[in-house]
Amino acid sequence: QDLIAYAAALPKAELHLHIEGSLEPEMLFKLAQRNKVDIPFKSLEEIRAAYEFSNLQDFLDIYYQGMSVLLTEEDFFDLTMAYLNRARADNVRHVEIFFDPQGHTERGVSFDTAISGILTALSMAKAQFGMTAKLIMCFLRHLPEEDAFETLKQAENWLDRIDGVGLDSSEVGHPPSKFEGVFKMARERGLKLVAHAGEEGPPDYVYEALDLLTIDRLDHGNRSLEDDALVARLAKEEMTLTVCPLSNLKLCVVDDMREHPLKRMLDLNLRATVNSDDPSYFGGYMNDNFKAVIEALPLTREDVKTLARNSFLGSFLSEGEKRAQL
Ligand code: ES4
Ligand code: ZN
Repeated sequence: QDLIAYAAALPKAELHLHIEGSLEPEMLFKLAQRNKVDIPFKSLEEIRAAYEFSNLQDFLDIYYQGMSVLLTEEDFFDLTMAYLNRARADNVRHVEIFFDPQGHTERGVSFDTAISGILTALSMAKAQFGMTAKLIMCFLRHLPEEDAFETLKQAENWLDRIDGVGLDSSEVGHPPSKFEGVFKMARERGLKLVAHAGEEGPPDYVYEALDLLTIDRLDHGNRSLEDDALVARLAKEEMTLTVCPLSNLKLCVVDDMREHPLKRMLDLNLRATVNSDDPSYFGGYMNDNFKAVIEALPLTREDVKTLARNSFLGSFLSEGEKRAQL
């Protein structure tokens, strides 16, 4: 109880957050009405009932459907502002936000519309409450690499306001190797590189993300623990893992929170962090994720402190900015 309050009060950074996954049912309804978009739900209860998933793909189907209400720059602004205010309430001081441009361009919503709304909210949060932010655009791995190249091209005019690229969506069958070329181009543009790997996919996918994509940070990484040599390497390279406990439970990556690998990761000296992934769909924001792992795992006060500290160490803030936060 005491430890939960301690975790809640600590300053933290969020490093794994899909902004489209912060679309709360209330906002979904509001935007559906505002934009006159038909959604297959009549009530908040019906929406919540649909949020039962047995794997990643189950979730992704609902997640892409939810996005259909995001049409205008104002929609992306409202969505992002709501998340930033909510994160602030959990003492999140710095955020590194993912967005999925292809989830919008494939519906006829332009790259510029989406990113403009998001960036306006990020500037406003900086001005209003001093929250700092980085923006990471993700490539949808179930689509061809050619489409990712096209997305990078659409980002060309915005590269001074985009900090990195990531890789998300359906993992199994879409290994990191499929995106080696576009990650190389992103690296040449000076962008940071991250990728989802080892969420549902095997340790081999984590090796590919390290060796072929040359990632700066690993999203999820849970299944790395199946390979001792990989664990040793991740520890030695001080690779940050953006772990998402409630997401892992909701998507059945773990059957029970008491079996969550977070404590083992820390004991193996991995630089693990706690994040909310898609908070509207998975049942909670930053502090809800801390509460869930503190209740289920034998985490110590030192562990909790390490997790918060890791969130800044693993961020893409400058060394000076990190020092100011630690
Ligand atoms: C995602 Cl949890 C997760 N995994 C892969 N892709 C995603 N997109 C949004 N959330
Ligand atoms: Zn994710």
